[in-house]
Amino acid sequence: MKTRVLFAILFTLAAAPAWSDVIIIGDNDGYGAGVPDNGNHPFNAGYDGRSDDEKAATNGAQFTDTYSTAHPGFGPQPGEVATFIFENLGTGWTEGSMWFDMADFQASTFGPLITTYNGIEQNWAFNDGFRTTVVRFFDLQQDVLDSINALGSLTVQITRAGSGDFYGIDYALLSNRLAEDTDPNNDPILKPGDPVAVSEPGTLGILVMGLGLLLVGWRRRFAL
Ligand SMILES: [Ca+2]
Ligand SMILES: [Ca+2]
Ligand SMILES: [Ca+2]
Repeated sequence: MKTRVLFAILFTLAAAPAWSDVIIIGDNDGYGAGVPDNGNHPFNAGYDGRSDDEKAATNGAQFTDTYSTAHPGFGPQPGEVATFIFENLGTGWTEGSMWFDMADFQASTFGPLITTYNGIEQNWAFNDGFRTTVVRFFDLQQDVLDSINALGSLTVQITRAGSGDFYGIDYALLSNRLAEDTDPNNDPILKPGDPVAVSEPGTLGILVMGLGLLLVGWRRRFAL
């Protein structure tokens, strides 16, 4: 094999888009009712479509598949705050995205929910309308990435205090790639708490190139 052909292959490998790893809290089961993405849910007050595992969860899965997700006295959740916790994230985050399958957001009618990522406020004033479900994704901004690298975790807090809106969440998903490079239905799914491999494409490329240079040196030395 000619050296330049070898290098061409190595450069191609180094430039290849990396896969995304995703962590999903809750499950992509259509609110426990099989509601298709971007459709309408049939929920009534007090609806609870959670599995036993979801009911017992402490990472935020307990806030999924209910109507409303957090509404004291009118749903299975006693409080007004839903919290999703992604842990063991490491410190090498240079990009990432969050995805939510959300239902029934009516900010202008009932007041917006206040949502933060590691305490950093996000704009969640959505007006999707009664019964409407929407899968939304957000590329993580630099301040959020910095906070993940500082903490090794991402805590999403959705506060209903000050809002009268009923809403639902089917799942919350964190990807270590931009939204355009993430496929929530096909990418490898890690269990919540599993460490995320945040080997950036650059690091992977350097590794591949290093191996290539070693190989070239070895071939020259032994004149293969
Ligand atoms: Ca479920
Ligand atoms: Ca609503
Ligand atoms: Ca679900």
